[in-house]
Amino acid sequence: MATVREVTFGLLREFGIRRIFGNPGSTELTLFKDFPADFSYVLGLQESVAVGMADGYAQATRNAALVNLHSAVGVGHAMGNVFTAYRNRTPLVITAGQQSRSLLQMEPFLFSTQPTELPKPYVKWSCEPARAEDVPAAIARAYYLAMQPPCGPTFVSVPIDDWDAEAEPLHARQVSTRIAPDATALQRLSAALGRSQRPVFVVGGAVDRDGAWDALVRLAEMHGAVVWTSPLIGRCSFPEDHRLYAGQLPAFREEICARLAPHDVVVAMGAPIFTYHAEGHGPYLPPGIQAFQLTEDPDWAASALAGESIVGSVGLSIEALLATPRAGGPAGQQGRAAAPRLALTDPLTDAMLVQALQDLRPADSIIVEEAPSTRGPVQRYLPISRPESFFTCASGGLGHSMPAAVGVALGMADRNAARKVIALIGDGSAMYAIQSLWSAAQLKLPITFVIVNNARYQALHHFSQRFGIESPVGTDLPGIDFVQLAKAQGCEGVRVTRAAELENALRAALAAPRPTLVEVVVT
Ligand SMILES: Cc1ncc(C[n+]2csc(CCOP(=O)(O)OP(=O)(O)O)c2C)c(N)n1
Ligand SMILES: [Mg+2]
Repeated sequence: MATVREVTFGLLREFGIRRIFGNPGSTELTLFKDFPADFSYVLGLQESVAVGMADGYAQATRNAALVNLHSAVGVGHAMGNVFTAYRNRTPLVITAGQQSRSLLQMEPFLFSTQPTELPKPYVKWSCEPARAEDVPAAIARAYYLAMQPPCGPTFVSVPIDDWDAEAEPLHARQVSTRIAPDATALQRLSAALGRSQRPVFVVGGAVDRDGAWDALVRLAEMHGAVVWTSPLIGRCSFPEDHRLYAGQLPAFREEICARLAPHDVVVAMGAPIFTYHAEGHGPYLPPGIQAFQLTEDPDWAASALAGESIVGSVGLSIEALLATPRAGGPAGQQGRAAAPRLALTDPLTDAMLVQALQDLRPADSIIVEEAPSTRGPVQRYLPISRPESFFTCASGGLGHSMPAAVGVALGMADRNAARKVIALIGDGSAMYAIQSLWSAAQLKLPITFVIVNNARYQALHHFSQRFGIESPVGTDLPGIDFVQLAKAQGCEGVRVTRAAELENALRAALAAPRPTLVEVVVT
C-alpha cells in the first residue's frame, strides 16, 4: 500500500499543485521525506510571508495554493495573512503540523491544543482527521471547498506520524463550482437597467477573479453606465482609463450617497453594499435609487441593508445581462476627467512618484500595492487598464502585498505569462514583511519594489483628524534604511531623495533582471 504522503503528493499533482509555501518545523519534517523532484518548496522566513506569497501565487495561477505551517506557533504567525486571504477570497489549502497522535494526551512540546479552532473564523473549513488514513481525503475536501466561490482558505491539521501511515488510493474529481444566478431575478435587473436613464455600477474584485473584465466593459458601454470601484477591494475589475470610469468610492456612507445621488439604478457587482471604514449617518442609499447586487457570497446578500441581491457567479450574471440588448442606445454619461499633469520638482511627493511610475512602467506590468495614503494618487495617476494587473489586500491588514508580489511574479512565470511586477509599498507596510525581499532574491524574480518613504504611518495621521486628534502617538518611523535592508537580503537597492534622480532610478530598476528596491523619500 502507498503511504499517506505518496497518496497526497499524487493528489496534489492532479490538482495542478507543484509548490509548497511554508516555514518548516519538527512537526512537519516527515512530510518532506523523499521530497518529490517535481515539487518545490517556497520558503518564507516568517509564516505570514509564506501565506502572503501563497495568496499572490493562487491569484496569479487561478488555483488553490498549498501552505504548510508549523503547528500552533506557525499558524499564529500566519493569522494576519490568513485573515487577508479570507477577505481576498483567495483559495488556500493550509496544512499545519501536529504532534504524534500517541503523545497528544500528554501536552507534548509544540503541540496545538485546539488545532482546528485556532485559525477560525478566517478559514472556511478546519479539520484534524480522525484517522491517519483519512488525511488525503481531508486535503481533497479542503481543496474543493477552498475553490468553491466565495473562495478562501481551508485548514487541515496533520499529526507528524500520519504521513508514514498507509492509505487507499485517491484521485482528483471534477467539481464545477460556478453557480448560475436565478434567471427570473436577472430579468428584473435587465428590465430596470433597460429603463434606467442614469445607471451606475459599483464593482468589486469578483469581476476580475471571474475573468469577466471584458464582459463588464461591454455591459457598461451597452448601458452607458458610469463605473465606480467599490471601497477597499483587493483587485481592479474595470479599466481606470475608460471614459465611463468614475473612480474609487470612499468608504464612508455620506460620501457614497453623494456620489451615487445623480443615478437612478445602482448595481453592485461582486461587491458588498457597501464597505464602510467609519460610522456614518443618514440613508445608506440616495432617495429614489433602485439598487441591485450581484454576488457569489450568500453572506454579502444577507448582510446588505438595501436593494435586491442576486446570488450566483458574477461572471455568469454579467454574461446573462449582455444577452438583453438595450433599446434606444446607451445613456449619455461620462466618468471622471483625466488627471492634470504634475511637474516633477523638489520636494518629491507620492503623487509625483506614482505619475513617474505610470510614465515608465511597461503597459502590461502588474501593480501590487500596499501604501495606504498613496492609494488616492494611485487611483488618479496610475490607472490600471488591463485585467489581472492590480492586487492589494481587501482586509486592510498590512504585511500582505510585499510577499504577495513575490507570489504573483512566481505564479505568472509558472503560468508562462511572466509580466513585470511592481510592488508599491509604504515604509510602514514594508516592515511587516520585509523578509519577502529575501524570497524574491532567492527565487531570482525581477520584481521592482518601490518604497514610499514618508517616515511615518501617514494614513493614521490623516484618519485621526476624524476623531479630532492632532498628532497620534506611535506613528513616526524615522531612521529606517531600506537600501541596507534590501542589500542585506540579496536585492539591489537605491535611495532617491531628489526629483532629478527619480526617473533614472525607476528606469534602471524596471530594466533590472533581478529584484531591485527603489526607496523614494517623499514629503
Ligand atoms: C497589521 C496591521 N497593523 C496596523 C494597521 C493600522 N494601519 C493602517 S494604515 C497604517 C500605516 C501604514 O503606513 P505606511 O505603509 O507607511 O503607509 P502610509 O500611511 O504612510 O501611506 C497602519 C499602521 C493595519 N492596517 N494592519
Ligand atoms: Mg508611510
